[in-house]
Amino acid sequence: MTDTFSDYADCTPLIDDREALDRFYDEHGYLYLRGVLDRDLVRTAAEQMLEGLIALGHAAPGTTLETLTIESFEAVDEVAMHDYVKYDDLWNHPSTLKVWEKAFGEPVFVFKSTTIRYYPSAAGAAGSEEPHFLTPLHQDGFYIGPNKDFRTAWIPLLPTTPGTGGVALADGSHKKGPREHVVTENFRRFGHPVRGIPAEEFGADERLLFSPMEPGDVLLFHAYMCHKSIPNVSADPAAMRMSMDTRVQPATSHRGFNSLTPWPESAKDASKGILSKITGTPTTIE
Ligand SMILES: O=C(O)CCC(=O)C(=O)O
Ligand SMILES: [Fe+2]
Repeated sequence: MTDTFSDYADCTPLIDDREALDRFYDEHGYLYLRGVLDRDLVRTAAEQMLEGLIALGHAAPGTTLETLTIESFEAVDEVAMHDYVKYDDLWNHPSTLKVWEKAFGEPVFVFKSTTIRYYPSAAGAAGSEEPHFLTPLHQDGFYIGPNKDFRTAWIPLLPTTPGTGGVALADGSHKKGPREHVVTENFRRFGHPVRGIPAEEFGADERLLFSPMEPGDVLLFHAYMCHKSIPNVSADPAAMRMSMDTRVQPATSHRGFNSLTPWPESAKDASKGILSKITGTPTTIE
């Protein structure tokens, strides 16, 4: 598997064609929908993220989204940031719910857990390694369950480019089902090594996909879709990568720990849900 990317296929023209949407999703494991979310709502979330970064002292008062940059993602109190970004208002806005319901073809439930990402450019930083808080190739279904009928919803809050990075998807890689995840020392979260899928496990047909995205665009992908972070190495200008991701599932499905527990709550307890997988702490809760 090489790090040359093909574009995500634009599924927006399929949005009102139930069968075509499902056919594409079953075959490729994702839907890329452009300009379907209310841009003002997305902008509001971006501004809330900026407000949090200013309030917590990581950007000067008066900084705008156009001029924003921060020293370090990890220096920011991630739990405190969750008080600023009112993502549930965006995820559950009637106009957003309509998009989820078109994608699923049925009523949905949006997870209470959201990951918020505000990654400055690592261009010019010491060392050539990728920042270790990024994610290696993985399936969200490895970390999240017990039911695997959720889809990850990934949205940019600011435009993404090949320089700012984002998320790369391995086309059709959901079709092989759950894969083994092994410890990769290059990636750590909460001080613990994060498991990932070795690149050798991928077939030539499982091409890595990545395209620039605009606020209002959304990627929805399968619990077994293999995906990874693309680092922010933007320069001239060095831009922030700001994005958020949550999970959406059919309203009638079982609601597991991560679906019901807001991120700041689950971050407190390394023995539950996604944290237990990351830290390696045994748990009976998923
Ligand atoms: O945004 C990223 O860097 C990784 C995204 C990811 O792993 C996810 O949304 O599940
Ligand atoms: Fe993920």
